[in-house]
Amino acid sequence: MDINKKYVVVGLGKTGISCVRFLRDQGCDTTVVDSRAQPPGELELARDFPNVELFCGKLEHDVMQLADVLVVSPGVALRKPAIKAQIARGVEIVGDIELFARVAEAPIVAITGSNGKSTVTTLVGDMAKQAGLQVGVGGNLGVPALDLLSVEKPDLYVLELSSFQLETTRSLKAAAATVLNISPDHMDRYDSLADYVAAKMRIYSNCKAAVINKDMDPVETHSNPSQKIYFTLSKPGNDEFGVRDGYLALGDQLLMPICELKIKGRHQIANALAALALGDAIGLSMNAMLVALRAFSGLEHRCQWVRRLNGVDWINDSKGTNVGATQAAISGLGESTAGKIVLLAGGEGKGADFSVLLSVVQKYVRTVILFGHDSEIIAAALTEGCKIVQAESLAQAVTIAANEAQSDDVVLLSPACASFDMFKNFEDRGEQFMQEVKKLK
Ligand code: UMA
Ligand code: ADP
Repeated sequence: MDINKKYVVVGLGKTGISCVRFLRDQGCDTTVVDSRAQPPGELELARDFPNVELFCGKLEHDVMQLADVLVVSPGVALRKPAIKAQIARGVEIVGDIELFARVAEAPIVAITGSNGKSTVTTLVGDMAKQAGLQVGVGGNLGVPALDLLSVEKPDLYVLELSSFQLETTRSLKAAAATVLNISPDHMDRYDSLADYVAAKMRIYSNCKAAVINKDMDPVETHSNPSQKIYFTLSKPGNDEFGVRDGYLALGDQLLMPICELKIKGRHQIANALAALALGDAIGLSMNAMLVALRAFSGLEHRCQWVRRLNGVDWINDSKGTNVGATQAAISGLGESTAGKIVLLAGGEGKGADFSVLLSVVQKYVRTVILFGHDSEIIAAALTEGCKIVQAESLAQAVTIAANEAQSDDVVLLSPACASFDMFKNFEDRGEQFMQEVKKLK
């Protein structure tokens, strides 16, 4: 870190606060700007860093002109005019992961993809702990990366990285890296799917082992890793992870029966295989990895079972925030359900094309109940799929669902949208859903 430079942190959310903490620890001249009138980290900044100046209400502040380095939060698009103007004058742009990569002293496992990131990150973290390693787990999930630097004598970091974080990262040299899968997301932030994919692919730059989804359309990784490890839901080739005779397998070797996994659905099998491939790449013992995998029962708000009432199962998949995730949830549950699915969806659609859901909706869904900002857009895309009902609120959607569902059906909240039009975040949306479901008699 060059402590003679002036740093301006852009955005005072979880990332911004972690960047200020890091930069001040290093003794760097640090200022913060945020376009919000009252950014979420305001009180924490005043309490812990009373000498760090904060400029709010817009991004265009004179202090930006004085910066040598802009530390841009993932929620701030680089194409915002205020940032573009600084790029044009030659300021250096970094993000929290770039800062982290410059100083981290333990190997890094880096995980991105449109869906499954949090699940795989948690799994690899569990596997490493089971193998006896001192490990820091975080990034886009949970603890911001720079806050993981406080882990004492780490053997390993496991990081979930978003496309936004990867856009501002150049120095990452992951010991193992993966792009789990690609389906359209954040189309309000990118000009094209190709731009979104290119941001994700940056994770492979200078990595040692690239873990690659063999079932995904091939994409140019623009990197030359010393090792490539493939995973697939089909029969694996030599040294590949895949599925053989109902088992998770490595080449010819059967590792464990799939029915012993607590996490269910084809997408979760893919996640398990990706985690094994990443762990294998960094030399974790297979035994420890399989113990962790058997014990893992999945994360909250990801196809989480809530209750069974009158023969109907209620499932909370509030983390289904894009069409790819909702598609996986519908087909995963649809295949294993005797009845049909009543789907609750809607929210902030991020410019997605919801017609991708039409085929699974036609196949598995009885009724779609829509709520939130983009409910009309979703309705227009799915009119030919099944019965559609509009709800004023999530609570009303739950009541309607209770009337629509028949015995052996599943009611699934998998919104395919971001939550911020009506809720604090996806956790809040999931909690409110579960509260409403628990009230049903
Ligand atoms: N914002 C402003 N003005 C600003 C800065 C931000 O209006 O000056 C808005 C942004 O448009 C955004 C929101 O504030 O909608 C939050 O942005 P932020 O960068 O301040 O967010 P943080 O609190 O720092 O949280 C970020 C990640 N958020 C985003 O990428 C939007 C968190 O991922 C992540 O957990 C955290 O850093 C720690 O690494 C959340 C997320 O939704 C869960 N990620 C997206 C996803 O998973 O799909 C990428
Ligand atoms: P992310 O961190 O990428 O959002 P999560 O592990 O939190 O991923 O899962 C989010 C949602 O995405 C889940 O609720 C599930 O419906 C879906 N999902 C999880 N893994 C996959 C996968 N491998 N492929 C497609 N969808 C998935």
